[in-house]
Amino acid sequence: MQILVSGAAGSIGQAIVPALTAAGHGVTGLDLVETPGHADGGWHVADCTDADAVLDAVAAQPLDAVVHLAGNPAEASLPDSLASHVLTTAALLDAMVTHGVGRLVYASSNHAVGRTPAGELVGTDAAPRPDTYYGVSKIAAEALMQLFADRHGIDAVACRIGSFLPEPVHRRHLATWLSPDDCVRMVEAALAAPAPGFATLYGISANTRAWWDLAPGRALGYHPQDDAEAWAALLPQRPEDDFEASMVGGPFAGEGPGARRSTESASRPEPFAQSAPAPAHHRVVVPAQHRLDRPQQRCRPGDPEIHLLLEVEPRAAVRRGQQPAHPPVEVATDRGLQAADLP
Ligand code: 15L
Repeated sequence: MQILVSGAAGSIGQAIVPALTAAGHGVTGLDLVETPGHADGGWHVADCTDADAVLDAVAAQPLDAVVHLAGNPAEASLPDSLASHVLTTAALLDAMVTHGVGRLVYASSNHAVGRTPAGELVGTDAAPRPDTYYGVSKIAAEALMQLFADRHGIDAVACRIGSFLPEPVHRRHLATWLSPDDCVRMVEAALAAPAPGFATLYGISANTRAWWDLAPGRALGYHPQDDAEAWAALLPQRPEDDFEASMVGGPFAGEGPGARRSTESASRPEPFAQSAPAPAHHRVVVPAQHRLDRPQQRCRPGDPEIHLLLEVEPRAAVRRGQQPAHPPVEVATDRGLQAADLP
């Protein structure tokens, strides 16, 4: 397939673009920033809220599908959220109709139903219950996809992504984690599903403690392989864990009646503990997903480089179900760390 990926330079884009390319697809990137060098089919630097620029990008090469990942992954004002998620989706859908592109795969979010109490598995037929303007905008973007499926016959799959991370970091991720490999499986399934019309699926791994029903995704061909449970013994208890487990949107669901803590206090990171490394652990360095100064805001290209240094049990031991000898330790640094920096 020939595929245009918006938000191709973002964290999900950087996982998806090389994988789709390796699978034999022709991939063109579209982002606010220059290519990080993965797309073989070219790259467009454009703002997806600019409908003319999007039209030009879609017109520039033959396409079979668009994977729409672009958008601010954090809460913002309602106008900004609508621009970031609804106007961008509308611009792409309009351009797809104009140029005969038949399929959209969209990075929607669990926050579309974020104020749903955690407990019973949440299905794709659950009523919209957004926890933020971000979630409202995702629901509205999904409604646009339904409209374009009905009005123009576009196949449009909304993937309500949980927490896309290299590894689970907090206890909420035991339910919400989407591993990079499963994310690739999810996008490939959404691209390949025969005539889905408008469809939604939950973009999480095969987590033992999942809050969302994977059956609709499986019906579309999404068969996740990873399970956050392998990290369960490593994840420290934090004061906000109870709140984050009360509604599926976790820290985003933190304001108003029913919320036990404010968004700010629920999402503020705990102070990072410094500790001498335990020899039984190995250390991994992962890019911070959220800015430490503004935890609701996702790191973007160009932000000061901040990495988290995580000490974890050897994965093999964890997978064998052994208890960790020491709790994991997180160290935040204000400079980029490379694996080679580690002792
Ligand atoms: C999302 O939809 C956000 O884009 C991301 O920043 C995380 O907050 C994620 O959900 C989550 O719920 O963990």
